[in-house]
Amino acid sequence: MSFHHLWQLRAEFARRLSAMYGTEVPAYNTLVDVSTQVNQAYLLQHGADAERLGSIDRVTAERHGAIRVGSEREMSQVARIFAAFGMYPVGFYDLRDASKSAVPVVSTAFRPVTADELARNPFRVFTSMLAVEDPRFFDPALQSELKDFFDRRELFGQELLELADRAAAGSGLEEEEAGRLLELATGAFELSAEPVDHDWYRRLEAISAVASDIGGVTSTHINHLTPRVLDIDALYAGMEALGITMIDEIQGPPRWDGPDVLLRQTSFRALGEERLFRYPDGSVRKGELRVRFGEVEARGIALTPAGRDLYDRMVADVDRRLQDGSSQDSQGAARAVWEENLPRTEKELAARGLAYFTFTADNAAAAGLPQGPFTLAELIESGAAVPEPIVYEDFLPRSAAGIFQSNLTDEGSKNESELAADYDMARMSGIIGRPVHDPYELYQRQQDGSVRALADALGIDLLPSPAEAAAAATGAGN
Ligand code: OOG
Ligand code: NI
Repeated sequence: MSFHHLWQLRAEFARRLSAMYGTEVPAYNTLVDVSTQVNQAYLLQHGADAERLGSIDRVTAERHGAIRVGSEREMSQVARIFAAFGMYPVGFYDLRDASKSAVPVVSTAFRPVTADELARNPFRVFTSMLAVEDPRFFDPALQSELKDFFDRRELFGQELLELADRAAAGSGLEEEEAGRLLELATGAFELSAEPVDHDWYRRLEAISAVASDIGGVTSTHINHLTPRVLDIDALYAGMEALGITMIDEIQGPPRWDGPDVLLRQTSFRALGEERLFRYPDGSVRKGELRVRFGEVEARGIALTPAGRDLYDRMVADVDRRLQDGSSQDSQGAARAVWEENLPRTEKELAARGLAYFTFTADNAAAAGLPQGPFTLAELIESGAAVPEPIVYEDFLPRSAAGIFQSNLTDEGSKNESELAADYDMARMSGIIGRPVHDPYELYQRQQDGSVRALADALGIDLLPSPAEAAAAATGAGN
């Protein structure tokens, strides 16, 4: 008998979901094949540099999934399942006002939270919960119907939940239980053959296709599973060359010749899938649903709050240029804005505190330093601290909303005369029963650990950065 650690369970869970999703949505296999080819070509061309944002083994196995649940109870249950795979909630995404279409969900991402665990297998799942209480989407009568519906359905059985709790408590499971956990957990996200209640589904769909996908059926399923590529422009061209139509654009930052930051994503539109529908007269007939699609992503360096502020301002600037007619080409406009604002080197990103890095020491450069203490920025500029990028492990609300929206044929409806219901990170933590991590804190912790180790290795005293000094001063003033 062999013991399976959480990371081994996680890697196997990702593999099994991938195999299952490939049988359900065969175009996904094409996407994975093209991604693998693109990654191999990139590796050949760039050598060791290709692996600066993750080893090729990590990147080849890397996936994110997207699932959607209906109620707080379902959200808390799915969190127990992910904990069995060493995946914990990180970040809060409110997509309700992030696009023109009605997307009535709030979300978090379950993922490993330490550098070691991420390196072993970074599987993450973007998990959305229907915002049933938001009266802009659902009137009181429908709210209570939805709540009843979610109370009655069972997405995750007792055996699965108990095994998951046991894995989490014991940091893994023995062979036999591990196999059973994996079988049940994978099965819970399989597309069900159960006929769909036609009228109920269409009633929810009139409000939002996301609402019907979540609340119109009696089970949940993988909405998409996303491989990671090292060159998303090459992937996009490769897919189009195979005759698979991609959405118009790659979402997120443009291609440019400076450092890649955050996340670039693109997708092909949902394909028609045959499903059975049950009609009010009791008859069951074939029909089609279009909800599942293929997405692919390229990951860049994680930005600090200051870097993210700059990013958001750049995005707003690109929007302005497109709106006021000074540019018609969004990629071109974005590239111009990037070139005007974003540092062209990792070293400058690091020295200006715009992105997260770990650091290695250059002893020769350090030997030439005058008497300290130094700020981190000084160590970087002198060459004594050599930055290695920390990859962005999270999501972007605007791209997420764009991905949802690109697959909706209808805008749905939203009653703007009602006030939004309150959903936030604290409430999500309460629902899940453990604190939702702040992604910035995770990146900062990793960077700080590395900076401390570097200062120790060089025997140098570090001064606080201007941001730390300011934070300390405000803290003291309070
Ligand atoms: C999730 C959409 C968000 C991403 O990659 O930004 C997402 C969904 O469609 O359920 O997966
Ligand atoms: Ni996605």
